[in-house]
Amino acid sequence: MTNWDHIDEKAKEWVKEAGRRIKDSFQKTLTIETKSNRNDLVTDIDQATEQFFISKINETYPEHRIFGEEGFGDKIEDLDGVVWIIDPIDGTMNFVHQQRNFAISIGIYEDGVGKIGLIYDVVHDELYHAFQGKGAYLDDMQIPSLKEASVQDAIIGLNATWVTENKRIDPSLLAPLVRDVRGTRSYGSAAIEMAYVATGRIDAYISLRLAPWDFAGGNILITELGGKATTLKGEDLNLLEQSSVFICKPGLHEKILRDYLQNGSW
Ligand code: 2AM
Ligand code: CA
Repeated sequence: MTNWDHIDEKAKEWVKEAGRRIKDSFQKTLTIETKSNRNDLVTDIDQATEQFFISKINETYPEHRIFGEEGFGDKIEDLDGVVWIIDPIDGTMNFVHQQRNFAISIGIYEDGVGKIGLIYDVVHDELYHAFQGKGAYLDDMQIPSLKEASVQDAIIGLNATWVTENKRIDPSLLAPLVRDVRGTRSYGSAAIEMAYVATGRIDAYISLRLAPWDFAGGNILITELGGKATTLKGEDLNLLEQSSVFICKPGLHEKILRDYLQNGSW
């Protein structure tokens, strides 16, 4: 039988060690490359961090599989068994430009069910973690369950990309929501924005396109707190595909879906 307490302990230990290595790298010159476009960045530290996790996991849990952004893990086409979904640095643009506002994000799933979610804000040394059925924590402090909120009082995490000319949606579709909420914010790391929804600093987070490693950890954290983690159509997130993402407090999720998102072709 899978010893989840042991996995939880090891995952936390490795995330902290990886964070220390990333902080040490601030002294060195980064090697920066681009991936799908000139703003899609990857550094040698993203790659080294993913490889660090892979060697630790392979050594300790050879039967587990790994789905990592940088592609050093396994070729994952299903979620059978234990699968670690890893983004070694979520918010690489922030990492490169600001040396802050980035996170290590990990979701550990068993047969597709989220068991352990970890989001480590490296520079603030804040670890958001959830264990299915045992609550969610910021370091040692338990995070209270998410409560309902009204649209008028809500702050929403949303990148300005989605309300200006872009190739995914008509930029006018989200404008009514932006107009009606109290405010919008953009932190540049999906994992950090999901951790901020978890802790009530923002009430919702919307993105038109994220990959599984961007939301695998946050999905577990938000679900454990009674929040909603879906696509913009309100469907469950698929951990094997890119999709739109709508992370939200309960109640507010239904209201926004009904009043603002129903007519979009996301
Ligand atoms: P990353 O830094 O790991 O690439 C930025 O608004 C957020 O979107 C970050 O979480 C970033 O993750 C993610 N992101 C950036 N480019 C992306 C892409 N091409 N596909 C999916 N997610 C992306
Ligand atoms: Ca990344």
